[in-house]
Amino acid sequence: MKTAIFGFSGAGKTALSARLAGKRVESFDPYQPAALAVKLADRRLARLREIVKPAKLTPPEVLLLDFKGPARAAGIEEKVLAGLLEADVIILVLDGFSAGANPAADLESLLLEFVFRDADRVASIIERRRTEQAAGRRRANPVEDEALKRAAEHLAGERPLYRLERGPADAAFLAALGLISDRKFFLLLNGPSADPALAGAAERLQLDAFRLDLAGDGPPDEAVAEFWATFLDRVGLITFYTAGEKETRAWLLPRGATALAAAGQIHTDIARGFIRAEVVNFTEFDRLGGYGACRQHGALRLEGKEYPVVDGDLLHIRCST
Ligand SMILES: Nc1nc2c(ncn2[C@@H]2O[C@H](COP(=O)(O)OP(=O)(O)O)[C@@H](O)[C@H]2O)c(=O)[nH]1
Ligand SMILES: [Mg+2]
Repeated sequence: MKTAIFGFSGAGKTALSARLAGKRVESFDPYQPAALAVKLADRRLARLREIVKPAKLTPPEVLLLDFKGPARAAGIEEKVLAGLLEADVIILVLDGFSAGANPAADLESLLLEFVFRDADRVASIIERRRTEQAAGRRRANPVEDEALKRAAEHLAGERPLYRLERGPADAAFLAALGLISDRKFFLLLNGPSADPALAGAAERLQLDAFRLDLAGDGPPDEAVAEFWATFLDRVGLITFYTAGEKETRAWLLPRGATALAAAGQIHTDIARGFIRAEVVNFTEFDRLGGYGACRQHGALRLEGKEYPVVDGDLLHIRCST
């Protein structure tokens, strides 16, 4: 999963990325974010190591992309926007530590910039489709035309698109347009204390906010672990495991995704040859103490492709390849 770190220059993006990733990576290309592969601490994986004693242990991983941020007076360059659009989630880092910091105002202006960019894009998409339709090169599509009209009106009210309600018919169409204010956002306040104005703005905008303080020795490991746990939860990611003696590994998966999707994460060949998934949840696996005991007690369930994976499931995919 790709997670972008964005915010105004000097908000502490690079400093926070280093703390969240446990290592420092800098990029000197203004358009190329620094990429930090973050190995997340996972207490269930630590326990699986004791039970399974695998040769290799692979923690869940998140890719953090630390972007160069614009100065407050400057706009966001097109190439930076294009890069941001490649991320699944955008963490907006807000300065809450410097003299005169106003994280709520920074949040409003970042989102407004995104809204303006999207309004321009939607207007030009509408215009292009109208021209094509008038010239007989495109047929009218009431669902798409209506979705674009609603998006334009929503943006004109200076509201980010992620708050636009949509039905199943137009959701896929809108998602495919790649609009920046339609992304998933998560707020990260960089500062020593909570900010009531920011809390108010976050609530109004229906965004989750977290705070970390980099002052002194910086946040303790527990605070960083709590950040990641909250982040995964709010972003809608669960963890599943494959527990083998060669390799025991934790994987991230969107909540509600199927066993087939999980198999596809492991390997496309495993998804292609999918027959059944043997499933046991970590709690049960831990209680019984391993696969041998799970078999003896009939604790392994056989599930099909459509099984919705549950947080903490151990999966063993039986496949025909
Ligand atoms: N006192 C203090 N300084 C910070 C904090 N976060 C970042 N800084 C400093 O602010 C400057 C800009 O931070 P940086 O991470 O490079 O910001 P970026 O432009 O958003 O990547 C650096 O000198 C940091 O050491 C903080 O929480 N407290
Ligand atoms: Mg930076």
